[in-house]
Amino acid sequence: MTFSKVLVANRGEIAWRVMRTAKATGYRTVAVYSDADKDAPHVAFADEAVRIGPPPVGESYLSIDCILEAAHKTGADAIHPGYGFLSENEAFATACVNAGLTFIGPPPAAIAAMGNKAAAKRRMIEAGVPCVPGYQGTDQSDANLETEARKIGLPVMVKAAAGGGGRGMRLVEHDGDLLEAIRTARTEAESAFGSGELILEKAVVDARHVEIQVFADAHGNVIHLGERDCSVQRRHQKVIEEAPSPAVDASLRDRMGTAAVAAARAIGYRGAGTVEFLLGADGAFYFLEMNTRLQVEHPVTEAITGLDLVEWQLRVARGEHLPLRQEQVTFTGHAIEVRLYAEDAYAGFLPQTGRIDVWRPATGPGVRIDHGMKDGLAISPYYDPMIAKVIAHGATREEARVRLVHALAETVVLGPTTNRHFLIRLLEHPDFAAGEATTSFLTKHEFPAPAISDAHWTAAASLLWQASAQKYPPSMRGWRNSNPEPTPIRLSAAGSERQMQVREPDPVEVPFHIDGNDILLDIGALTVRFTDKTYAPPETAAAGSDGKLRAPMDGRIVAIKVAAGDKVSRGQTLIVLEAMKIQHQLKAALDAKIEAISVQEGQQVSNRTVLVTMEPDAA
Ligand code: MV4
Repeated sequence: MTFSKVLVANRGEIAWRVMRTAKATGYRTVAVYSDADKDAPHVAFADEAVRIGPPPVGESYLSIDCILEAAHKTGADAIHPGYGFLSENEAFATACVNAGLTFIGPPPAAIAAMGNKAAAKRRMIEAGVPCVPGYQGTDQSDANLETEARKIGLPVMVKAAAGGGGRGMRLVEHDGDLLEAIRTARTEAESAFGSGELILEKAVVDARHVEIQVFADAHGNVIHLGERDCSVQRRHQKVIEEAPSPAVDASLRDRMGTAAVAAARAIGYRGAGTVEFLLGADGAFYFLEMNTRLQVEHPVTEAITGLDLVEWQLRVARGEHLPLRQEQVTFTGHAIEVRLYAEDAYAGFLPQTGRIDVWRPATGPGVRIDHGMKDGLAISPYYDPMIAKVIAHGATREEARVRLVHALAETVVLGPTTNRHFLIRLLEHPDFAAGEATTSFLTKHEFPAPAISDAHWTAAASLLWQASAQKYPPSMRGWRNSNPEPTPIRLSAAGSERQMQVREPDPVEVPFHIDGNDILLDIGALTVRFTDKTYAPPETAAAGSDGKLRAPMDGRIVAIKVAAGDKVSRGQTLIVLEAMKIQHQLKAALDAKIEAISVQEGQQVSNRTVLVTMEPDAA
C-alpha cells in the first residue's frame, strides 16, 4: 500500500537516521517527542513534530494512543517504530493496521510468533532450523523440568519463554543448583514478563553470538544479507558488533543464511529481521531467537553490502519486490561498530546523565557516526544513555579496527562520563584484534580504571590558570616585578587531590571545557573531570599529619585562635586567613598540642608558609 508521510515513533539516533532515508526517498516525515526531547535534532530535522507527552516512556514513546493520535493529527499514513520501544509490540503493529496505517515492519502475527521462545523454538524445529538441544514443552512442573534438564545434561541454560535478550536467563552447572534455579527463574519471569513459562537448553559454552540479517517482501522473496558477530556483550547488552564475523567463512555463511531464510519463511515474515544464532567453537550453530525489528547494529551490514536497509524497509512496506536476489548480494570489506554510552565503565557502568557541553563527532574515511546529539543537549535519566554509534568500515578487519580506534580517539564528548576510553581498550585488546573474542570476552578480561596521568593534572592546572585570569589576579598569582612566583592551584579528581604550582604555562592543545569550578580535559582519549579546590575551605587540605599548618595560598592572617601550649582537637579552627575576600578557617587535621605560632594577626603570608607547629597527640 502506498504512503507519503512517515511518522517515526522513536527518538535519538535511530529517529534521525530513519528520517534521513525517508526524506531522501521522497517521504514527508513526522517526529514525535517527549518534553525531554523538545530540543533534540530529530525534532528539528522532521517536516513536522508532535509533542506526545512528559518524559516517562509510559506516557510518551510507549504510549500507543499518543503515537496514533500524533499520526492522526498530522495525517501520517505510515509509522516506522525504529528499535526498542514499540518496535516488537504486536498490539502496536495491530493498532497501526487497524487505523489504516502502514506499519513499516513485519506482520503482527510474525511478531507474535517470535515473542514466545518456546513457541518460536517449536516453529523453528518444524522448519528444520538447527536449535539448541533442550526442552520447550508445556509440562512446567519442577519435577519434569528437573528430569528434562538431566536428560539434556549439565550445564544447562534456564530461560524465560517470554523473555529475550538474555533477560531471565540462568546458567546451571551443578545438579544441586537445578531446582533452585528453576524456581527463581520462574518467579523472576512471572514478575518481569507476566509469564513464568521456562525453556531449558544445553549451555553452549564459549560460543559466539552470530546473527543473520534477513529481508522478506510480500511476494514470497526472502534473502539474507550476511552475518554480524555481536559476541562482545556485557550483561546481554551488545558493546561491539562487526560484519562479517571473523569465525564465519563462505560455506558457513551460506548454511547459516539458508537456515535464517527458512526461519523467516516459516513465520510468513516481511521486512527486515534478524535471526540470532549461537556459533560453537566446533562450527555448529543453533537458533537463539528472532528479532522482528531493524537492529541497532544494522549499519555494519549496510557498510559491507552498500545497501540502505531503511530504504529497503520502505520499499517492502509499499509492496515492492526486494531490490536484489540472493546471488546479487555482495560483501565488501569489513565494518565494526561500538556503542558510545554515557556510563562510567570504571565505576560499575553506572549510567550518567547531564549536559553534553561539547560534542564533536569524528569524521574520516570509512567512518560513520549515527547520533542524536548536539552541544548542550542533556542525556536524560528517562531513556537509554546511548550517545552515538561509531562505525568504521575498511577493506580489511584490521583497517576497520584501526579506523574505529582513531575515530573514537578523535571524537570529543565533554560532559557526562562516557565509555569511550573503555571501548578503545576493548578494540585494542589482543584477543579482539586477533578476532578471537567470544561471549566470554568481558568476563575473561578486566579493564580497570586507568590512572590519571601527570600530564592530565598539569594541563588542567595550566588551562585553569590561563582561562581564569579573573580568578587568579596578579596579587593572587604571586607575581612580583622581579621574578614571577608560581601560582598555587589545588585540584581534585577521581577522589584524589593535588596542590599544583603553575608558572607561566606553555600552551596546552587538548580538548577541554570549563564548567564552573570544573574543567573537563581529554588527553589520550581519557577525559577527566577536575574540580578547582583552590578556594575550597582549606579543611579539605588541612594541615598535613606532620603537625605543620601551612597557608594553602597567599593571603592575610586575620585571626589567631590559639596560643602556644594549647591542646587542640581535630577540626578545631586555629587560624583565619583571608584570600580574595574569602575568610578561610584553617583547622587542625589531628588532635595535638600547639608548640609554636609563627605569624601575627595582620601579617601577609605566601602560599605554603608554616603558620602553626603542633605536636600530634600520641596515636
Ligand atoms: C545461550 C548461551 C549459551 N547456551 N544459550 C541468549 C540471549 C542472548 N543475547 C544471549 N544468549 C545466550 N544464550 C545457550 N543454550 C549464550 C548466550 C549468550 C551470552 C550468554 C552470557 C553472556 C553473554 C552472552 C552473549 C551472547 C550470547
